[in-house]
Amino acid sequence: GRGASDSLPERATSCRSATERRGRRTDVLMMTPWLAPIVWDGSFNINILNAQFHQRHVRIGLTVFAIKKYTVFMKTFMETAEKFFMAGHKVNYYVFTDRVKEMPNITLADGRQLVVLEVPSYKRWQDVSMRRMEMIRDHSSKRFINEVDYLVCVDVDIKFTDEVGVEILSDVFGTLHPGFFGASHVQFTYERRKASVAYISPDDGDFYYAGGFFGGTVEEVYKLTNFCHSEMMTDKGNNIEAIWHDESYLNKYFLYHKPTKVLSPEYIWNNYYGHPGVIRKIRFLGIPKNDTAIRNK
Ligand code: 2GW
Ligand code: MN
Repeated sequence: GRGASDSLPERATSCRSATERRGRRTDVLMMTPWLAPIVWDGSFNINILNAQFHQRHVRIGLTVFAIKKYTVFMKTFMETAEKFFMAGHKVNYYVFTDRVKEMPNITLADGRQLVVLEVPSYKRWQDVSMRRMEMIRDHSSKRFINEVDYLVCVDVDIKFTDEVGVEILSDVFGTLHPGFFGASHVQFTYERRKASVAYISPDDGDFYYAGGFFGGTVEEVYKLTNFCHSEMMTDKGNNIEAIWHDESYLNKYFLYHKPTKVLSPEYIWNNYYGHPGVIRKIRFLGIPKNDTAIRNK
């Protein structure tokens, strides 16, 4: 008869992809308790995903803020993004800045464009960081909704060091903070003062998400940024500001609106945390800051 045992094992072996041959990930959590994928190197086949997203003619917006002296990060940011961010797809860079003249002049690949959005700066650095939510929200409904399908919202003090592609895209996604992916929820640096609306009880919380890398469809990013900005305004009215600023409100949002995909800390690494074995690829790396020269605290 048809001895399945004769043919199947061999066939199964020969069909394995290169990533699978390197070994399935058994060393890391690959799925959240609400069944959202956690994206680690080796968990996806980029060729299949690229074909799917090309079929949909997907357009991606990358938002970044370069206010005051942080314009110094733009050249490296753009140059490394041209090399590693969504290569082969349609990309709009949305750069929010108060110093339009300091934007680098970089030749972009086909299908990619730079949109410089002039915005006011804020005196306090905490406000510079937090007001990003309001500005992303306002531009989402005014402009982004007509121009792109997904938004990826990131810090500027980083460089791309490896591929960041369509594997990250989903309705709404967050990224595991590199300092806490092995930690228990009681150790997470959520806002712990009940007076703040960003408060999270020590009994709650799934992951600690990084403030510097989130995204989703324009509609979902609108909802996320609208929530975070409104909650910040509530706290401001009560004279309180969450411990980690926008990051605290983002973590509160994700507690009640679970991300549909979670990115591993490969997507927002910092050498401050060394290079543990589970991090096979560092894709997006924080640049060490000279706090006196660049930061105006
Ligand atoms: C920020 C802090 C101190 C002095 C200046 C600034 C600053 C920030 C600035 O002068 N100009 C500026 O454009 N920014 C923007 O805010 C820039 O896009 C930057 O990447 C972002 C966040 O500030 P950053 O990168 O200095 O803060 P980190 O790396 O400590 O960020 C984490 O924590 C923040 C909240 O405290 C945010 O949640 C951020 O997303 C996290 O990565
Ligand atoms: Mn940063």
